[in-house]
Amino acid sequence: MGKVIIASNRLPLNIQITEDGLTVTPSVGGLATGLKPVHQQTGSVWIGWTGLPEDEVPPERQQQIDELLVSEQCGSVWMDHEEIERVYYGFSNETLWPLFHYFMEYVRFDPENWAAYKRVNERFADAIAEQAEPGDTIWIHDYQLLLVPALVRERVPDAAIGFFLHIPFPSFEVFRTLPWRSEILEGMLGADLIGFHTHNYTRHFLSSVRRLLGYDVQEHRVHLPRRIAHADSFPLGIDYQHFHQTAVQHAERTRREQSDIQKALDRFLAAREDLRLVLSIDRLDYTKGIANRLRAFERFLERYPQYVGNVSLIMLTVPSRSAVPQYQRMKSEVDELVGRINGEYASIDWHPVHYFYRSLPFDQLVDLYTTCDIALLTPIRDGMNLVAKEYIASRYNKRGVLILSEMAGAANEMSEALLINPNDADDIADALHEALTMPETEQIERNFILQDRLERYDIKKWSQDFRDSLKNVHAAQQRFLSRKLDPSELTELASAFGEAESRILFLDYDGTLVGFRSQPEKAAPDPELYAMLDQLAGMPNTRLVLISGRDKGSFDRWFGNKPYTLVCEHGVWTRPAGGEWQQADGLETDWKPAVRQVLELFTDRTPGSLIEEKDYGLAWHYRKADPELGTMRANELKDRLNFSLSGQNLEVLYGHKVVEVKNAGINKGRAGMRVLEDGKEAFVLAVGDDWTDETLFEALPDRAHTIKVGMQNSFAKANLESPAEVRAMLQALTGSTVEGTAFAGGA
Ligand code: GDG
Repeated sequence: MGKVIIASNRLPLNIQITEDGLTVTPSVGGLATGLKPVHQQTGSVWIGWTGLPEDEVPPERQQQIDELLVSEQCGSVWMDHEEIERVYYGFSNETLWPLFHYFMEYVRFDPENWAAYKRVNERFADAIAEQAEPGDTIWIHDYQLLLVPALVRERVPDAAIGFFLHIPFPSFEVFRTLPWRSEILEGMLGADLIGFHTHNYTRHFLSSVRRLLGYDVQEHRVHLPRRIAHADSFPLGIDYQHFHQTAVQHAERTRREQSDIQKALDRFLAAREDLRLVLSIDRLDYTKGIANRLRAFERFLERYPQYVGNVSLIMLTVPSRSAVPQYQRMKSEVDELVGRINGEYASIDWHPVHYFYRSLPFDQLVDLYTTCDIALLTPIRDGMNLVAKEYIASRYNKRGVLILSEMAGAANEMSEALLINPNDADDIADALHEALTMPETEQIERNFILQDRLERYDIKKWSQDFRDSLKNVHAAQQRFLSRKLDPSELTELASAFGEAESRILFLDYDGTLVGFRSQPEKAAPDPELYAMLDQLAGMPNTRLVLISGRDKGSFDRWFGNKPYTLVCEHGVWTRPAGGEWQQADGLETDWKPAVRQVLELFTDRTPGSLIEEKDYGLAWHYRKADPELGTMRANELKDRLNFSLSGQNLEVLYGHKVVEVKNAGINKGRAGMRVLEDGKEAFVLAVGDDWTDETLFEALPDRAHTIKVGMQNSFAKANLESPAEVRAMLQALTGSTVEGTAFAGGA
């Protein structure tokens, strides 16, 4: 089993340069703790930035640091002062952070910052590739490294790559404003598995992929030209036992063993028996809704004057990104609000707000969690919010109430908390009142359920779950690649073709010989295709059959004078080489007006869709419609047709962005078998991309060579990835070499 390579902007440790040398302290963040067991596995390595500017550390010190990092199973990526400004403060925290949290008014689009971001992402990819060996798992984290998955894929094509985004993924309407939106999506899609905290973020990501890049998305899968990437939600958990057990131990401490903060809190509470404490903890960040919270607390004191003098808010605000201008402005706003509320309401023995602008050691954090009756967390937007989970985990006696913003990812899993809208001060004031009057039995009931859930899906489970899923996705990918026709199989196919006395080739057209076009009438054959088909059809004892769902008009125009057998409308029409069009038996058209009426209704309600009339069929195409609306309408149409066609001798086909109604019993399988007659040809080959081709793959005799174009499962014996590869394969059959064609490019 290979090692795990973790990559994140910061390393899980801090390095201080002192006069005596270097000191290393582990970082206390949730991610560092959670990934510790993975990181400690033999050989595993964590790649990231030390937090030190490259141009302020002399080269010999840098070397010392790098050596020290190796002994800590880490590798460094260095950034100089300007890169820190442009990449960390700039593109990451002045473009991506506000955009992904829906703070459009704070977003800066600076091409130089983007260029630096790309450069540093390349550096990360180089560092990862340098460590990567076959069988390794690469796990990349967060918005500072969005381009790294694809950059690593370029360097190590077969690697198992996972990516996890810790912040929200915004809706398409917001994400589309980013000038570098396509590069960012392609960057993320370099991973086999892309993880988000919630299903909504996953949905937003897939919707942007579909609309901006045009890739086909089915459930959680993105069909890329050469691979399938999966996107799914994995809600990050916490180290539940660590918080819970620390809280239990703290409750058993003697007074002498207590922390200073616990002693002060106890003294404070002893002096005022009726005093209730409300806690909030967050980084000083505009997404956390700190000003909203203060205004709502003020509203609470106005609306419920009985609590004046009895309820205090303890607000721990951890300094963060203080070099970014919006953070400086917000600090002044918060300082002012705290001053105003305290100025208005405080008395000699009571303060409404106790405001701490610093961070505290872990033990004291747990003291705050266990001592405060209520946690009030009001982010305007938050990827997850671990504080909410940590508060509940620390409530060892199951008492206490969590008030949580519905805009935090954590709200999805914590519906037993009191969920509030952070922009609604009245809602928050009422929730505080509800929390203060909630019976203990109800508190216990709610916390019992919450704790049970947090304990089960803790950070270790999360990390295991993500890596197991990545392993499965990657294995499926490898299985597919092993089905792919490789150069040696192509050589065998070409010699079987060459040695056979007679041959027949069934080739689908759209998506097989030519790529899909938004306007099907523009998908006419190019001179290169004609030349190749002519060459194949001109070989001795060789029948070339073009078998398609298209109407016979197009095929007549394009191939009417060619010596190919033509099959149209999935087998309604057949024209032998040099012969006349023949129609399949028992076909009817009297159903068309009623079905056309239904299709017209759907066309009117789905901009971009159109109806194609065939002799014995009607097709509704939605390739040019909005992809989400198109898929939704296709499902509605399916239900509607199933209902209105029941009892008639008709069939509904679902092809690639098309729904088609036609006479029952007509399919490529039957048509193909009619052409094959008694199966005289020694060499039989069928190639197609659509599921309508599956009937042909299934019907043909065992000796047939069958090839599916695309990454889906199939009755076909092998797969190719694209029309370009199909052409290269056909070229090889005509005797040309494989080299220099698209085929040689491989996976
Ligand atoms: C990002 C996303 C997502 C806070 N103050 C102190 C302290 N903390 C610890 C908490 C908690 C962590 O910091 C904060 O995590 P959050 O999840 O609340 O928020 P972000 O920092 O914004 O994190 C967020 C997260 O990534 C994970 O994916 O949930 O949505 O924005 O663990 O305990 N720790 C100590 N002293 C403090 O004063 N020791």
